[in-house]
Amino acid sequence: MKKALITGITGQDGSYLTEFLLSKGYIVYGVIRRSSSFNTGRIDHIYQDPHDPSPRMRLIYGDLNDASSLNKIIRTVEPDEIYNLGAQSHVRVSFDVPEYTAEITGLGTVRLLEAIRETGVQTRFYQASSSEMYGNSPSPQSEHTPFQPRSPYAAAKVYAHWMTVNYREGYGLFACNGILFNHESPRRGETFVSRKITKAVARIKLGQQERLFLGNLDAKRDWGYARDYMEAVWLMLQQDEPDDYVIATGETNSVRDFLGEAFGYVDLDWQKYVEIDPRYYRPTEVDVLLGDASKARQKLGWRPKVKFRDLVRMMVDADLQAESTRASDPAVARNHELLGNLQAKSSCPVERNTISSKPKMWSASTEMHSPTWSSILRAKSAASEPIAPTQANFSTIT
Ligand code: NDP
Ligand code: GDR
Repeated sequence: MKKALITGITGQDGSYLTEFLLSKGYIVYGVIRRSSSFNTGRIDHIYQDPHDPSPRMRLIYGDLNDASSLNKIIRTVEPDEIYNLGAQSHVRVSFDVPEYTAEITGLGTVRLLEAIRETGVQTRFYQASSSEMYGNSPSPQSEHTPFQPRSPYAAAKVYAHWMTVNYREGYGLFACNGILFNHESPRRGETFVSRKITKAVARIKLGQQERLFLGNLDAKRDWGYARDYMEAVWLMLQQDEPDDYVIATGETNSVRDFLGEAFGYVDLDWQKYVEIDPRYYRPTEVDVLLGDASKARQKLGWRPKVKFRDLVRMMVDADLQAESTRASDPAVARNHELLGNLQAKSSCPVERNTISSKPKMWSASTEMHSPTWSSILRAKSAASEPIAPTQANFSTIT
């Protein structure tokens, strides 16, 4: 049985990759950070009790900031494959914490590469590179397009990218960079623009939110589906030779297009709800990303299955289902009420998008077999569920 080690297992991509590897028969080891609250919501549905006689998924404490923990993990696990998905992955936040971003997103990769070299463990290494590295290089962007990073995040990713190439060329390590363009899903972090929009659409449709504050609506991104992209990541490590690959859909849309698609899907006009808040602007923006994934198509036989419109709809449906279920939970309704009172008393807005009373369990059914928005709303009104008090003006700083 093959063993895989994943950093960033609690993130969007980590959860899909783990599901995929388990389905292929792997034993999966995930590195998690100690946290004072649960941060395993995306993998709770596949978590296996370590007391089981032979669990196929195991979580180990470690940190990309802590070389000795990485060394120890690699030496004891001896993984056949290592997927480095861990990162401070938010571009806007990287302008606020540039040094930390360099530490985790850049140097974290080098700590892993060094741990592999020092321990001598025979393994294959995947580095999560990013289309952000292209900055404003002309589109379509391919493996031959020069990098022009426009954020501390992108600069850290460029460093990690070249270090991965350097360890491949210098030490013969089987190391690949996947240059992935934006990929989203119902599990996407709630402060990335796609999920911020689909969650707001659901809450507005259900009468729980009145406005949505966003930054630059003109930026264009090549948005694909995270589950599709994790298959490509795995394929890279199954080849005879290590190499770097662009993974993208080949279609680009603006944030404005995303708004039109998401609000339009539930018969709402986005222009009535969206307001611009310059706090969400970035000091330097990446204007247009559009990937050319011909190499992945030819060499890996990979193609994206889910396109933009279906991705947006899938995310809106999942958020509608999640929000309507949450609103019917009396404990959550009570929380909303309390938080509403707090906000009324405080001059400082509570900067959150969500209020949760208990750890969320991921329900795969909301994604794979999700009912459409109209059936969710029909079921909701038939059951006359209580609706949480309206929370106007929830926003996040990112
Ligand atoms: P997420 O932000 O959802 O997940 C990031 C993961 O990294 C989380 O599991 C997080 O743990 C973990 N992490 C953060 N800091 C550390 C640390 N110091 N030590 C160990 N783990 C840490 O990102 P995605 O799943 O969306 O992306 C996965 C990777 O792919 C990232 O490297 C990202 O930069 C890159 N990427 C993503 C793209 C996308 O569109 N999604 C496109 C291109 C590249 P915790 O839960 O504790 O915070
Ligand atoms: P990105 O994703 O920066 O491309 O990085 P994000 O969803 O954060 O932004 C996409 C575009 O939307 C604009 N935007 C806003 N973005 C956020 N987050 N919040 C807003 O309110 C908002 N309003 C407009 C942004 O300016 C930007 O142009 C993601 C991350 O997953 C990275 O880790 C990954 O490497 C890249 O995708 C590829």
